[in-house]
Order: sequence, then C-alpha cells, then structure tokens
Amino acid sequence: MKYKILATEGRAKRAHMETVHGSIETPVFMNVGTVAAIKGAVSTDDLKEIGTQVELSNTYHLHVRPGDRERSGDELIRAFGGLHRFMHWDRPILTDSGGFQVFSLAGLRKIREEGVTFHSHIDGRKIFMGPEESITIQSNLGSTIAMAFDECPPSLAEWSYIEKSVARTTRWLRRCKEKIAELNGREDTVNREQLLFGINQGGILEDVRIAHADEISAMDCDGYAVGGLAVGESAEEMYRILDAVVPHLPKEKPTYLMGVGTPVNILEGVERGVDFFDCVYPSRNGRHGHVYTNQGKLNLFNRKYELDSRPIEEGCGCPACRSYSRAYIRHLLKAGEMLGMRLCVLHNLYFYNTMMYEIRESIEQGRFAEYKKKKMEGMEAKA
Ligand code: PRF
Ligand code: ZN
Repeated sequence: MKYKILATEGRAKRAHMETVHGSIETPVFMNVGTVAAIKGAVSTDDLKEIGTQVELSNTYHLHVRPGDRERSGDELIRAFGGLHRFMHWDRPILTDSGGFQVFSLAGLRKIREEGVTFHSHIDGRKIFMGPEESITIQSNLGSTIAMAFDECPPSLAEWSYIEKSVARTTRWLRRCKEKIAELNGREDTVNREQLLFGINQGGILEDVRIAHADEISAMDCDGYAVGGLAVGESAEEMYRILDAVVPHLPKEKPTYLMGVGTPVNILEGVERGVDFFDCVYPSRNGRHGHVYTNQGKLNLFNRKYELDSRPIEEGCGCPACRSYSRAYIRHLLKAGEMLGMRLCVLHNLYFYNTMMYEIRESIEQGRFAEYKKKKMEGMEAKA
C-alpha cells in the first residue's frame, strides 16, 4: 500500500493511496452497502456513474447471509472468488469488522476476552465472533481493507468500564494483526495483500483516547480509524475528541472516522485531518424522500413540490437531476414506487461524492477553509 500526501491546509490532508484494487483519492466518502448492496436498488454500475471510489460492506451481515447453517455467507462468497467478483465491483472495498454491528444489532450477547457470543438477527442462532473469526471472514470476502475487531462501549459507560474495554480492544488488535499476517501468507487466500486498519476507542474520555491512540500507533497498522463516535454524544464532543486524538495517529497513514456523518460533520472532520468517512445518511435519507441540496435538505413528500418542474438541484449532474423533475419524483415516492427511492439515493450519493471531490480540489488549491465556510452557509440556509 502506498499513501502519499499531495497537499495540506492546516490539518486537512489531500492524499493519494494505491491498493491492489486501484487508487483512492482522499478525503473520500465510502458508499455503504452493508449486505453487499447499496439500499435503494443501486447497482455497482450506478456507483461507477456517480463517482464512488470505495464500497463498504459488513463482516457480520455477510457472515449470516447469504448462506445457512451448513455454510456461512463469507465461505460461500470465498467459494465464488471473493466479494469483488460476487458483486461485480473491481474498485476498493472496505469491510467493517462486525464489532460495532454485533453491539448495535445482535440481541443477547456476552463479551469475554476471547470474543463475543451473540444471536443472529436473522434466525436467532448463536454465533461466536472474536478477532480471529472476524479477520477470517474478512479474508474470505477478500476486501481491500479489513477493520480490526473492536468493542464500541456505550457512550454512557463508566470510566472504569471504558478503560477495561479499550485495553481489550488493544489486545484484540494484536490478535487481528497476527491472524491477517497468517492468512495473507497462504496461497489460497482471496486477497493476499489485504490491509488492516486499527480502531481507536475511549468514549469521550480524552486521556483514555490519547493513550490508546499512542499505543495502537506503535503497532504499525496500514491505517487508523476513530471509532466510538457519533453514538449519542454531541457534535461538539465529537470534534473535541477529534482535536485531541487525530494528532496522536500517524499523519503519514490514512485516518478514518467511522460512521460519520452529515455533510457538516464531514467538513469538520476533514479540517481535523480525517481521510475516510462512511455513513448511511445519504442512502437512508434518500429512501425517505429527503434529498440534499446546497440550500439545505428537501423533503420531496412535501405538497409544495407537486408541480415543481425543477430537478432536485439545478446544475446537478446526477442521473435523477439530468432527467426528472421534483414533481415526478414526489409522485413516485408517494406511490411507493422503487424508482422514487432509487433516484433520491442516487442524487444523495452523488451529492456526497461531489462534495468530496470539491473538498479535494479546494485543499489542493489552498482554499479549503473558504470552501467549507461557503458550503456550510448554503446548507444551513432554508430551501
Ligand atoms: N467500530 C466499528 N465500526 C463502527 C464504529 C465503531 O466504533 C462506529 C461508530 N461510529 C461506526 N462503525 N468497528
Ligand atoms: Zn442530482
């Protein structure tokens, strides 16, 4: 993996990264396809058209589906030749480790040193996942970037619990590193150059965060993520933690802020040195008829768009805006037609991808601060 910083402005970085599945220009927004599908009937061909660089899928979801009790989803995908081939996507894929999904989705669970025992949200069957299992699944999928298996403690957890949990997350990272080295060394591994990103945790406790960041930074991962944010704390607290922790992660490696966020959160993250982002907002909002514009978000279910012949956003080059009016998309949404959701999701992802493109350009040209200010003023205005 090569990661090269092309330009900086304050802490904001504009970088170029090379992987076995092609290059990534950062800052980048990864488009979320949890079960190897972008919700809203968006295909991988669509992703190419709207400028997606990296697709993100989930270890936990692809372990429980496709497949059954006989053979797990990831074993099936491995037998098919890996996730890239399975979903017809030849660009980079990042897989999240399952840690977070287990904590947010699965019912009854038990956390021990070895890993977590929980029940599948599909059929209730008992599953055990620890660092070795998570890495094995991600290796079966053959993603470009695998994430370490971590625990994301509840935002209201006590200091003593967070300290214990973070120490365990560090031990789990060591086990992830050993496992991925072993699997990448095997001849029959789908992607023998799979990368591993470590994950920083520590709730909103600055000192725990910093100590953890220093510790994992010394462990020579391919990149580092800040996890455990956007889980209920305020935006100001999130920015305060980023201010404290990002300077303790290696600058010459990519930094990833997991599960974040709104366009404003992303602009604030870029300013604090973040390279990678992902979030379900653009696809989830799109499925509900909520679309992003430079004048703020619109709710296309609103009556006032009934006869509105304008595209969602004037001048937008996305497949929805190139051909369809707000009035028609509103009709599709109200009629429960899949096309309505699909067009809104395409527009929203295009909006995010375009913003990232503009962010990259503005850092290169030393006018990111100005770009950020303008973009935020526009979006905060009411449309
Ligand atoms: N850990 C992992 N995935 C995540 C998170 C985390 O803390 C978050 C928190 N925002 C989103 N996705 N493994
Ligand atoms: Zn559009």
